[in-house]
Amino acid sequence: MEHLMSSAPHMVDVLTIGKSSEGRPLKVVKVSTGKEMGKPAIWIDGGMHGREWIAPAVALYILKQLVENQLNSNISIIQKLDWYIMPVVNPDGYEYTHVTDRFWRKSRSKTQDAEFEENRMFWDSARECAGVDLNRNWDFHWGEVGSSDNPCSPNYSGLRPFSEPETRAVSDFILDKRDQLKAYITLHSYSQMWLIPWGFTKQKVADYEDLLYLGKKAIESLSKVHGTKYTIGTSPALLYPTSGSSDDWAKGKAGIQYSYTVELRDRGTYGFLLPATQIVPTGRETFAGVRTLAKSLINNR
Ligand code: 0X9
Ligand code: ZN
Repeated sequence: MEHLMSSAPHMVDVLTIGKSSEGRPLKVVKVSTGKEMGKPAIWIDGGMHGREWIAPAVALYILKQLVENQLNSNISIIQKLDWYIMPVVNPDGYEYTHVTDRFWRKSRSKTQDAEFEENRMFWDSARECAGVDLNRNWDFHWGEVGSSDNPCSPNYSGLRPFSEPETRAVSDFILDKRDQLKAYITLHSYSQMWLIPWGFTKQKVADYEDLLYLGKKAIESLSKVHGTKYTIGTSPALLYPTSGSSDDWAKGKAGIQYSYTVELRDRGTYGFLLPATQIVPTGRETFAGVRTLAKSLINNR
């Protein structure tokens, strides 16, 4: 990120939007060309869950393509759109998967409430009880289906919506840019799915057909690159229902029309332990999908 900023200072800016629980900087890269202010924009994040290593890698791959690969096919999406890319929403969890537990999902905050303090001896001995599932901590139908109020659960929602510095920083930043943002894309793994809100209910969002149409075009382009098959639909239909997730919040609270959760490769052969040989192919095909979505947004206006 810093390298791209120094090599292309006219179009790349690295913004620090806050600090994680353990004090790591939360960084967003802005890619923008020309002098026009307030162009329509796309947000992409990854690494909300520590163990999903392919997501930060793909976010970085997309960033690098936008900055360095200005071929014909990429020119309009760079000139007509601003891009905000945050490769690692959960740097503490990501670090923890490198040094202690490869399958860690949550953040690493230390929950503190009265009941927790009473049981501190127990919690301290159970290291699973640290952290919050950052994809259950958003302030939209928080704490309903598919989330847990048990700090030791991998799906712990936190004490209240936006209790975590990571979700607070990202949501504040997005709200500030909400008028510009036309799409919110959050990269996760794994399953090869392009997920449409809502996650918290089986009811369809009012403009479901619009989201489905653009999402289908995206996965068609994606599959043309290496033949990788994605399914598209809502989380309750294809996976399971959840609440307090970022895609629902982006749509329901921030009012960003095209909100998607992308579950990257694979379908379970390697799961979170996706071999390094698949990093670039996954980046390439995902970029193709995102580029098609971006072009649809430009033509839609
Ligand atoms: O459970 C999640 O947070 C996501 N799956 S993952 O395996 N990466 O953890 C799916 C979230 C999909 N969106 C909603 N259900 N709202
Ligand atoms: Zn995830």
